[in-house]
Amino acid sequence: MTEYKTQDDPTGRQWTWQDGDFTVYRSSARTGPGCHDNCGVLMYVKDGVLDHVEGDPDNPYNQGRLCPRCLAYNEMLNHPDRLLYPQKRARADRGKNAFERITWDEAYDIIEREMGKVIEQYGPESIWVTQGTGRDINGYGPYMAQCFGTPNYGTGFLSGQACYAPRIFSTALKAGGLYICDYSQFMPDRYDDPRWEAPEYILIWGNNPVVANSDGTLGHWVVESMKRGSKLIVMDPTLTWCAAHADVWLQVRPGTDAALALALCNVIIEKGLEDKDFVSRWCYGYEEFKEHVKPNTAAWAAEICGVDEELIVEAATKIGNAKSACLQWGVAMDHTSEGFVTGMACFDLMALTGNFEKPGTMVAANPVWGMSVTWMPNDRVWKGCSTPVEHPEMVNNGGYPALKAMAATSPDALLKAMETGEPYPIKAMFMMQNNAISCMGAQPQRILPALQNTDFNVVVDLFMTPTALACADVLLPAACFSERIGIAGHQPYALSAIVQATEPRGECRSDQRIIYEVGARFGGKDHEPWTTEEEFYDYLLRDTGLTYQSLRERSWAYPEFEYNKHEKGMLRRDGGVGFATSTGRYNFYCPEMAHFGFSPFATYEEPPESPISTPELAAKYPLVLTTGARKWGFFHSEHRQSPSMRRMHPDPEILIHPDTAAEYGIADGDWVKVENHLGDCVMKAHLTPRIRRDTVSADHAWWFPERDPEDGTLFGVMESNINKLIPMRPGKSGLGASYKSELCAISKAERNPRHA
Ligand SMILES: Nc1nc2c(c(=O)[nH]1)N[C@H]1C(S)=C(S)[C@@H](COP(=O)(O)OP(=O)(O)OC[C@H]3O[C@@H](n4cnc5c(=O)[nH]c(N)nc54)[C@H](O)[C@@H]3O)O[C@H]1N2
Ligand SMILES: Nc1nc2c(c(=O)[nH]1)N[C@H]1C(S)=C(S)[C@@H](COP(=O)(O)OP(=O)(O)OC[C@H]3O[C@@H](n4cnc5c(=O)[nH]c(N)nc54)[C@H](O)[C@@H]3O)O[C@H]1N2
Ligand code: SF4
Ligand SMILES: [Mo]
Repeated sequence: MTEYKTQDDPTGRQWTWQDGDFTVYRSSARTGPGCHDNCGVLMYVKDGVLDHVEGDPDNPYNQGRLCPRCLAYNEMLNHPDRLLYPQKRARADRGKNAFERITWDEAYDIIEREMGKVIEQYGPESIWVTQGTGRDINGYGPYMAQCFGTPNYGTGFLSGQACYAPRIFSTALKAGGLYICDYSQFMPDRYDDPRWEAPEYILIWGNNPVVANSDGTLGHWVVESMKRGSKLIVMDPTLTWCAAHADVWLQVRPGTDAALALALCNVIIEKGLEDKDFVSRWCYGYEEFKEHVKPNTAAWAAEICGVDEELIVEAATKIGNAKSACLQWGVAMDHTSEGFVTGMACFDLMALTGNFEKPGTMVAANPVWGMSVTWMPNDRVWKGCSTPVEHPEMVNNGGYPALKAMAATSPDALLKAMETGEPYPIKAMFMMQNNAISCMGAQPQRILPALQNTDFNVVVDLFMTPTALACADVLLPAACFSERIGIAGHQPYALSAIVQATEPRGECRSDQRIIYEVGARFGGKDHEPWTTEEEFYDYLLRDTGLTYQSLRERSWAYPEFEYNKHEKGMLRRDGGVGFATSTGRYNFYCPEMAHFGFSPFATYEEPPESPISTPELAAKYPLVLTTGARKWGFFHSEHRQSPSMRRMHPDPEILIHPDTAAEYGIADGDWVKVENHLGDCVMKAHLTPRIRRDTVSADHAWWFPERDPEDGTLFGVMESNINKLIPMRPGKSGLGASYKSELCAISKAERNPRHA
């Protein structure tokens, strides 16, 4: 067993204690309900019932802070609509509220029988196992797929895998791995650690960290860095809290970020502000890159992005002169069809200015003790476990070059396979944490019939969702985080324990248990020893020197951390200095892109539908449509049933500039029809000068759980569903989609979806 060393001293830490009538449990809030984080919580339990949740002031991750969703956790945990028992429904009754309670054994028997039929008749590749975003199933779901023997595992109907995957894959090619902004999160003493310095500039790019806390970054880390001197440069079509506190706010037209990134590089080079030492010692293809960006002047980008040329020059000068800068980027990068390349262009800016592996810059996000279980599957996790997937060539990647190279699935190609049977049919779905029709999938009007046409579907969720009501044949109830044990820490900073504080409601079971129990009916026979969840987690921790019990005793464990890893031979597998890329350096020139038949340098392309690329379409649908900007109280399609979260945001909204609204005769609070050539939906107008005049920003993931499940509308899921206007159409690499860069028209609507 490898020796493990930690930075933190666990002396005196307790995982449970008595406080008056309350038993207090120290834990990490890690799904469900969903979130990208695992903040430290103290759960106060009285007579076996969770009374309230507080932030854990001792946990370095959140230092006592909680956002409203964890504070209102009880409303989800104890909601009367929670699924409490396994249920089944006849295939002919899909869409009808005609479920019947069954036992877990019967549920597993049905799954074994029906999935078995599909495997026998069509082959295991005809099963698609899906996950949602960033919940802790992501590391375990692949095991489920492995047990069925299918190579088709991934995000359910997320066009272009457009969440983090484009950025992760592009940075792997550019820098040999993922690098994230250093807010001291790798150190248990945080801002007080003498090694750390606050970044001079934080580039908040297509991200709203104080609301979204995305990808394991807490927004308050940005705020804490600002208190210690960090300044902001913000790229966003909307004035966010961060934009309002920025030195420079670049109010870009959605979908044009790559042009802006290239122009920032151009200005820095023209002014001679590049980090000459870093570029000459650690980068590949810099001289050619310099030539490549010559045409990408500030004036050129100003025209494309719709921002002032002087502001681009000002931002570039600030970044070029800064002692340190880092990129706090968001999903808006991925939500344009060439998002794969957009990510590369942003990273080029960081390399050009030498902002890698120093305090307050981009630091490597390698898995904790090699154990990336709860974020990205790592080959060490399932070693020697179950039947390996036998047909990598059966991975349905649609032939998209980047996906093929990574043996990753294409949700777009899988939907096509469901519709056409080509290259082979998809006949069964195993969907965990994935309300595809209401949220994840683009063009739900295609996904709904596709899901209703399969032979067999299993859905595992906390609630009866539109997706479950539409298509589940077996519906399984999942546990919330206080009802189970687990390990949190998908972020590469630390591992921490999820501690059970309450008994599961009804017969709910954790996703992890469901996976190994269903798995045991198929290929997972080698792991009969997993009869308890603790054994399952001990297996996952096997290379770390920890067990679930020992992790729970200390609550969290921070591995050692160092800067300048590229200079110390700590990034490459061969132990050599440099980056873990094909060239050993940061790739301005990217050999893999050339191999795929693409430009080896990041280049700008207009979104496939935009005022510039399709003027004829824009004549009909003149506004740029960005969607899904995150809201405090909702995690995607979740929390619509939580009274205090819903009160903050009762209706689906679209942000419109008052001048634009006036042109269309729309007043604040009016119901608005939003449409384009793919579909339409209704939203409530929220007039605000915070948004560009040529752009509207619509909510995503709306459904109305208060509706009667018998009314035939699947909780009104198609009424305010902005994804009806978004195509299932990835970029050329297979990565990236148009969730934030479509076209639309708006007009006053008569219909209020809540009283339809
Ligand atoms: N509360 C809450 N938190 C969440 C989620 C949630 O649903 N609710 N979802 C989680 C998930 S899966 C993700 S991926 C993250 C995403 O979190 P973020 O990356 O913050 O994503 P968004 O809020 O969608 O968009 C961020 C900002 O991008 C701006 N924007 C829109 N289009 C463009 C564009 O083309 N270019 C630029 N530069 N900016 C643009 C929007 O105005 C918005 O302010 O949040 C995670 N956290
Ligand atoms: N228009 C538009 N669409 C978007 C986006 C956008 O910005 N605009 N963002 C996209 C992005 S970035 C993403 S990542 C996707 C997210 O899409 P998803 O991750 O699929 O999110 P949801 O659709 O909310 O589905 C999650 C389901 O999981 C359930 N759930 C929560 N916790 C648990 C748990 O512990 N166990 C189980 N079994 N179930 C649980 C919830 O009840 C919910 O029904 O949406 C995408 N869709
Ligand atoms: S970000 Fe909010 S919902 Fe997520 S774990 Fe932290 S407090 Fe809970
Ligand atoms: Mo996402």
